[in-house]
Amino acid sequence: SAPASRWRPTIRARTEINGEKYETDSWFNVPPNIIDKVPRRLHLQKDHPVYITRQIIESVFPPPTYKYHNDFNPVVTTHQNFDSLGFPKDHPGRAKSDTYYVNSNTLLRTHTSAHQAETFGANLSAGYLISADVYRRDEVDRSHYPIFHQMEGAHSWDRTKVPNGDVAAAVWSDLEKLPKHNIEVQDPNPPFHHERNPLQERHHSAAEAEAIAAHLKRSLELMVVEIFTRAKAAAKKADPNFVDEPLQVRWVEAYFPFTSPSWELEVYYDGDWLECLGCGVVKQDLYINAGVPNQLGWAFGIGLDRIAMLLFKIPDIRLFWSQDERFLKQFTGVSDNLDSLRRFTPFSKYPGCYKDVSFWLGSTDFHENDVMEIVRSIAGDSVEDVKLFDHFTHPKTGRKSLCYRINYRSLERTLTNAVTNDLHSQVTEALVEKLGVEIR
Ligand code: FA5
Ligand code: MG
Repeated sequence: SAPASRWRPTIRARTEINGEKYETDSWFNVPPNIIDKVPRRLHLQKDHPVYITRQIIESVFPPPTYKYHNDFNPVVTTHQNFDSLGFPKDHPGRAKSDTYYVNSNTLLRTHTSAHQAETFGANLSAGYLISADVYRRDEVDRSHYPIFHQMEGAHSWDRTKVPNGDVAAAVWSDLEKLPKHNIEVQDPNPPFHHERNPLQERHHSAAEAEAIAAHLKRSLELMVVEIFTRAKAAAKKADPNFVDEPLQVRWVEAYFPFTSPSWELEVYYDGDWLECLGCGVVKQDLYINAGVPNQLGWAFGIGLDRIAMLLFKIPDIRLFWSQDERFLKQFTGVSDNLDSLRRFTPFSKYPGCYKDVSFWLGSTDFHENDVMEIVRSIAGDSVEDVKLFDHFTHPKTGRKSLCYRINYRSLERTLTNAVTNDLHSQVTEALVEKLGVEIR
């Protein structure tokens, strides 16, 4: 028999993301199909709808007031993504079931806010825009994908640099210089819950917070006007009968651990109120911890993919990842001439095929996102959606069973019966092996 070695090398597991090596541990939960897509960076791919959407928003926040950062590494620390922003230790967003971890203190950012602290600290400009790919373990359907793109924006004023130290006056004067718009704003000042969203009275006056909120709201309303004017122009080119309803927006109170007060902006478009972004007055702790305690201001975060879907009328979020020329060719030249923006013309929809899987839960913790991820890691972009279809608790044993319906459909080809059956049996086996469930 082989002699027992006295010297044992410590074997550390590693992974490589974007050409960088990282040590992994028991927290590692990033599947290969996600790691493979990290280098894609759709927000930097010229003529891609996500890139074009970024350009349209950037046009509303011009340099030199706003500096653009489009190149931050998606691998960040738990400190950057959560602690620096004041997320409590037990916040559900930190769970492994919701977030992709490289190791216990390194993860794929779940939002662009992960870069707020460092960008405030670098203090390169009054305002900034950060565009980036973000990662969340989430459900599977036509509007959710585990990788999407966000844009973060902020604008700060420095007490020691404004005339007479009067921030409120400086902000109102900057607001005067912004263009006006004539859209209908419902609830411009929704009442807010004073415990969830207190005014930061220890750090600034109510008048200062009011001025900052007014500047924030006008800036974001102007952004919405720019986006939706372009969306309507594209809609009219495609359909001369498109009913051009006047644009309506409304402000809704929201909660984020790093802003107070906080809001969401909703837009009424094509028959629905649509949540576009979250925003608020930056919590002073962020500025203090970033070493710029004399600054104060606002921040927002918007999802680029959903805006792109609406601008181009793209019916399925998976299409953004397509490398099919029938998709990409339709946007050629738009980056250089935004007025040439047209709606997407869908190519024929291939037949889908749904299959159900029913199982009894095992003894370990069950998270639906794990089902979603097993399906994604096996069937990739050949699955359109996964829905909980039925559930049942045995009256005597109390055992619980779930039934999921998986809708297999490729955007690029017809899936044969043999291919679908093979995918489905791999999914079934993986559910048993990875989640310890028992197939019914
Ligand atoms: C955030 O991510 C905050 N960081 C936003 C923020 C920034 C607030 C700065 C205050 C100050 P939220 O999780 O709600 O918030 O996401 C922000 C936007 O991203 C949403 O309004 C939506 O447009 C988009 N978004 C969120 N989840 C998804 C998803 N699964 N797929 C596509 N877009 C999404
Ligand atoms: Mg939200």
